[in-house]
Amino acid sequence: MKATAWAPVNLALIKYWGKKDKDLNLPWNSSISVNLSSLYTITTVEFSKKYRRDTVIIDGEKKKNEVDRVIQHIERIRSQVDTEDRVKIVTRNNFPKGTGIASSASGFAALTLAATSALNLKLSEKDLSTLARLGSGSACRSIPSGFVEWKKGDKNNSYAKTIFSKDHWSIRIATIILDEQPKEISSTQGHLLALSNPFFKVRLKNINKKIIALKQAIKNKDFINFGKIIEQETLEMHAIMMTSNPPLLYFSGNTVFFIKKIFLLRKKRLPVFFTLDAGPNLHLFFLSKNEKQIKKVLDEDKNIKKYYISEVATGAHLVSDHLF
Ligand code: 2P0
Repeated sequence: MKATAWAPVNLALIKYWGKKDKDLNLPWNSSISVNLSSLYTITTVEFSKKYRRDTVIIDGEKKKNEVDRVIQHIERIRSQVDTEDRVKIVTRNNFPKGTGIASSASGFAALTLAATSALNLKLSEKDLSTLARLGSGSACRSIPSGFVEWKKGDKNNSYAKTIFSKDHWSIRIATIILDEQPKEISSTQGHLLALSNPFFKVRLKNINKKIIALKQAIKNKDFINFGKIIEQETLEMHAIMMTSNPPLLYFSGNTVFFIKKIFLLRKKRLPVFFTLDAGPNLHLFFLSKNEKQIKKVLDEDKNIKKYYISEVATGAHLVSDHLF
């Protein structure tokens, strides 16, 4: 049977950085994210006797590293049913890879839903999230809808669920592409450097308080506190990255330049805040009523190659248009 799934990129507000168990993708801390409506992956999966071997095509290419990771995940799923059928997988991202926009999150969420549906496994959202996590940690957060929390949990209990619906708050997110080079050190490798950093222990000590404060800000739709918390959080994660051994410096010159511009915009009373993941590109948060002003700023900036404006999106779901 054939199935196709859509899954959003999710953007961490409280970051997943550092793994307690690298095989199971168990995090040291819980994390919070929002799903982005304008950045997503679509994946079609078909298991059939007509295929003589497993085939994986990602954005029109068969890249060995990525294909191996996908097939490893398929084996995890295929082992749950009694089948010898080979698989064909075609997957498409609507955004450039290697920009720190987490294609592994939307990718493994879409793959998990499409593959389990193609095999007629009827999994709960919790089980889908748990399974997606084994493919890529952050993928567990692209399964549920809206504002999502991944509770760190333990071996048998680490998955994500919705904490506020997608319609709870009409904030907007602009993902701006400043640089498109693939990163030299993947986040999977970067995670492993965190624990040896003495600042990481300080982070873990304080993070639960920050999680509680962020949830409160989202609940109360307190945009200024929300913005302050997410900026402090992203700078804290990057401080840990930069002081790891070897150091991870994901910022580019353009990143710093644009962060200063955001500070200036706020001085001019335009409420906008940023977060970054493991890459040089920024995600800006603003309220829907300020969208026009933000677009003007982005349209006039010569360093921006491209930008995407998202609303808070639903989670992974099946769609009827197959890719093959
Ligand atoms: C996050 N990142 O919370 C953080 C912020 C990057 C910076 O999760 O090895 O691709 O597949 O479990 O999920 C990137 O890590 O790593 C990530 P794996 P993943 O979104």
